[in-house]
Amino acid sequence: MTKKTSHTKFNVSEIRKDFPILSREVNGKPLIYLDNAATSQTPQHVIDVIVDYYSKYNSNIHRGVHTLSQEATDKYEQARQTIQKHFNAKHANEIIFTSGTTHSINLVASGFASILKPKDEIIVSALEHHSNIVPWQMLCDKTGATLKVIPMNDNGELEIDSYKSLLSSKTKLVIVNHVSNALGIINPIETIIKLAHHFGAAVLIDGAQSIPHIKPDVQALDVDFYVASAHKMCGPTGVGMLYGKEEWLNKLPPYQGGGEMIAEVTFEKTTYAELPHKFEAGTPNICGGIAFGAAIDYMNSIGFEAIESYEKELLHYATIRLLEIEGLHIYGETSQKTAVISFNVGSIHPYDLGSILDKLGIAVRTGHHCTQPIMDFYNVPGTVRASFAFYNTKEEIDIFIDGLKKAVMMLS
Ligand code: 7TS
Repeated sequence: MTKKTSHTKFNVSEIRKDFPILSREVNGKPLIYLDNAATSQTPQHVIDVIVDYYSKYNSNIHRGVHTLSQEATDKYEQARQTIQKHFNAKHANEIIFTSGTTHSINLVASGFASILKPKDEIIVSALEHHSNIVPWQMLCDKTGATLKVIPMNDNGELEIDSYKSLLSSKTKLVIVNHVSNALGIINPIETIIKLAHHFGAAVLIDGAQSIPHIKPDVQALDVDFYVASAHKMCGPTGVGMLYGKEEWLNKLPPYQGGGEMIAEVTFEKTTYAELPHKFEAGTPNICGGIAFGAAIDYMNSIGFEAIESYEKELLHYATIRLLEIEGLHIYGETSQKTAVISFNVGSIHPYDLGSILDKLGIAVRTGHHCTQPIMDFYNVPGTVRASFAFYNTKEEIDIFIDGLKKAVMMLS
């Protein structure tokens, strides 16, 4: 069996030892990885679980009587329970394995095609990732429903009064991210959910950017759907989850037809399997699902309270140090933020800054971050985004600031 990492006290140098990639070099310099909002790094514990799967019990699930298949099925279903407990879902069958946030959103959007009618309305926010805009536009095209948008202000906060005025008995769905990927803003989802429910609308929360920083409680939130990707929280790519209240998942039709999702098939009529299998057609990412569970265990062994308070320190420190640079502008400045900083320096193109930083071994993301409406709002082509994780350090921030100052000098 693989060793389970356990941290009794938050100690970043010890934690960094769990991540083999953090000791590599890029362009002859130690890697400084500040692109965690795009994807997080993978601890040895999760890598071991992946190796263990392919070395010891790789097989298909839910169909074999043989030992390997039973072992894989048990581990996959245990991972579902780990996810259920972590998000505090009432039932394990309310957790659907998907290939990630994008897949989860498309699954729900496709299901609502048989529920929405022309003149119904759905509300998204101005802060959404393209993957939480386009599927809803496609749904509106299919059904004749109308898409409404909650506007944002200069600080990157959603305008809740405008949201209230958009809500009506026509509203059937409200879709908002928990945390904005471009700005790091934490949205007031408790208020957003309560207001939507007052009008009988269902709510989908995109948790892609919250789950590395916050432990959401889907029952306390009373949210109808919550979606996320494992790779944002130390898990592998190509696997994610859809949480849906049982009553909603029973109401939605299957997304894809195939093996695993049926009860009985004849050429005259097919009946569908119970939850969660109704939404899990075909052979899933078995190893990925098991590794997702291991990633959740790993992050809980560090503890979300410790992660939150350490990342707040990093955010505060990095913000102060960045503002030393003349002409640097941070987008989305509010107290309700995760450790993400989106900025530009004067009229320097973000891509140029990112390229020089890469030469110095520093990974940041540049561009529109799949949030073109936010970039349009600020009237910029893109930003530089530094996104921090619990394994980053103040020393790394110092090197990043020195590198940025050099890049700004070269490009000014
Ligand atoms: N929603 C949000 C809020 C996201 O940040 C992302 C990915 C997605 C949905 C899509 O997730 P996927 O796992 O299905 O691709 N965000 C980013 C990013 O900010 N940089 O690269 C990917």
